[in-house]
Amino acid sequence: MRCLILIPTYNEAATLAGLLSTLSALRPVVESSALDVLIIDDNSPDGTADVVRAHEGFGDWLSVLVRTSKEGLGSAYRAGSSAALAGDYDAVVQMDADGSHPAAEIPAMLALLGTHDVVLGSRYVRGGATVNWPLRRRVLSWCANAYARRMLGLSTRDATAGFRAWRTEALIDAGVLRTTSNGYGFQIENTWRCERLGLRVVEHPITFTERTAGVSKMSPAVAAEAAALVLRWRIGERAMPSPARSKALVGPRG
Ligand SMILES: Nc1nc2c(ncn2[C@@H]2O[C@H](COP(=O)(O)OP(=O)(O)O)[C@@H](O)[C@H]2O)c(=O)[nH]1
Ligand SMILES: [Mg+2]
Repeated sequence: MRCLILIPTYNEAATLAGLLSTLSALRPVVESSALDVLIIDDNSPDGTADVVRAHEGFGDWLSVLVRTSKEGLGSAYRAGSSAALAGDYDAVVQMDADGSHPAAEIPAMLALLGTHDVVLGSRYVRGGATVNWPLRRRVLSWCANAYARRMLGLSTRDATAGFRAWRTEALIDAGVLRTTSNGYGFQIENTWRCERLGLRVVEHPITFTERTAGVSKMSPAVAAEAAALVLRWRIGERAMPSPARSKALVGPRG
């Protein structure tokens, strides 16, 4: 299996080198014919892209796609997903750059792709946890999950999970390149699409550890975008008879 790890970055120079070392050490132990890493950087003023270019893996298993300006997490993942499709990878992993997502779980998540289309690194199933997350972030996450699950009738416990492994065909089937969220609503949008389209989704427990360097890009504007989109998707679904819903999500093929 050829796997590409997609990591969106904006001002992550303080955290990225540590994650790249961890991934470099993981590569030989993963049963995969390729475990490559693509950083999608939005022209970070702190020189994040230079950290990538200075890494010994650069030009081999590590590459960087530098965009002209900050366009959001969802937009970065769409660009990375296009690169994965063009590069003929069998699987894609999505993860944050700040060390919050335990890279050590990647082999187990890739193994689960043998029987599933999408594996969510989940904080909210038995065995999952969050560490050092401030109360306000725990409350925000709890509210975002409760709201998305209720509004869209989702059964996924961690609908906003940012650590995911996908079979590449599932990225196409779920219409990830057709998603419209630019910010963190991207994760909810994909959970919703996967459930509606009947993809085989499994939640794998992970421990999410709050970053120890750099700053979060979560903002009230990002949260508001996600909340408004969830409302729009719900209204759109209510206006549509259920057989038409999945067709509308996927759109015309090719
Ligand atoms: N390319 C890109 N990456 C982003 C953008 N916003 C956030 N990220 C990255 O998305 C990941 C998650 O962001 P983070 O600030 O850690 O969010 P939090 O974990 O919810 O506090 C990190 O790797 C960020 O650098 C963006 O606009 N563009
Ligand atoms: Mg983070």
